[in-house]
Amino acid sequence: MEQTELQALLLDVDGTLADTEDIHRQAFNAAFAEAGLDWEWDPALYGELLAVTGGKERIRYYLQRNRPDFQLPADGDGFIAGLHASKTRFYVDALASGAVPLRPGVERLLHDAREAGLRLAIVTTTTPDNVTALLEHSFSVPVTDWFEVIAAGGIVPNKKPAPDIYDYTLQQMELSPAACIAIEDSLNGLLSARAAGVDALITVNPYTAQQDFDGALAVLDHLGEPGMPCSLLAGSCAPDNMVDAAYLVELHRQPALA
Ligand code: XBP
Ligand code: MG
Repeated sequence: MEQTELQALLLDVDGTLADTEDIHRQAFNAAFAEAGLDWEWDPALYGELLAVTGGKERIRYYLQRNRPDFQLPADGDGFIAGLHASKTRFYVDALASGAVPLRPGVERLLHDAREAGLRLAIVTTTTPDNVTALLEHSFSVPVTDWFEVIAAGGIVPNKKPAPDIYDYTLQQMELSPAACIAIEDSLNGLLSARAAGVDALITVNPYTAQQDFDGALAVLDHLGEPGMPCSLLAGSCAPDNMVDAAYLVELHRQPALA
């Protein structure tokens, strides 16, 4: 069968561009405290709650799982939305104060991908304001215009692991899934990409390192920088110290891991 040429790179945000999940966790806790709630999500609990993507969905999941006796007010959706809006404010403020560096190799790879003519998009479940804050405060140059599509949050009915956000992005870019590679950090992200027919490279982080990434093209610890080589954790296609556009083209020709 003829191989479709790689044309686009679809990037997850949380855990992939930057290790943001712990900032999210602290922002949830700050919002709970501000609302006078005694809920406290420690890293171990947060790791379990990450099974559900989306902050509002995660709060609801926590209530069902850990606080079955908590009486939601009559307007339960409004209550959760209010808590989540407060969480978003704390999160955006933390990013604006320069709290979050990019993961190794992210900015380097984006420069290289652009030079190689690859099209770029963001594909995330996180709230759009969070993406804006990361793009504005964590990169050394303005990058917002580099992304043809920034697909984020509740613009689709179902968040990852559903394929909706990838389907939406492909439709906007008028691209076939076979012409793309996703970069993700989590099983939910991998499942979402695969369900839309997009193969994925995984870079793990502390919250996702133990997950099972069958069906990925390769699993790495990070994208690599000069002086900080990346390591292949699963798969047969090893980058030469760093992930660059040439490696992605080569990886795109490989079959996914069984
Ligand atoms: C990220 C998420 C998000 C963030 C919180 O998943 O699950 O819910 O943790 O963001 P992915 P919001 O990296 O797979 O897109 O609170 O703004 O939803
Ligand atoms: Mg992620």
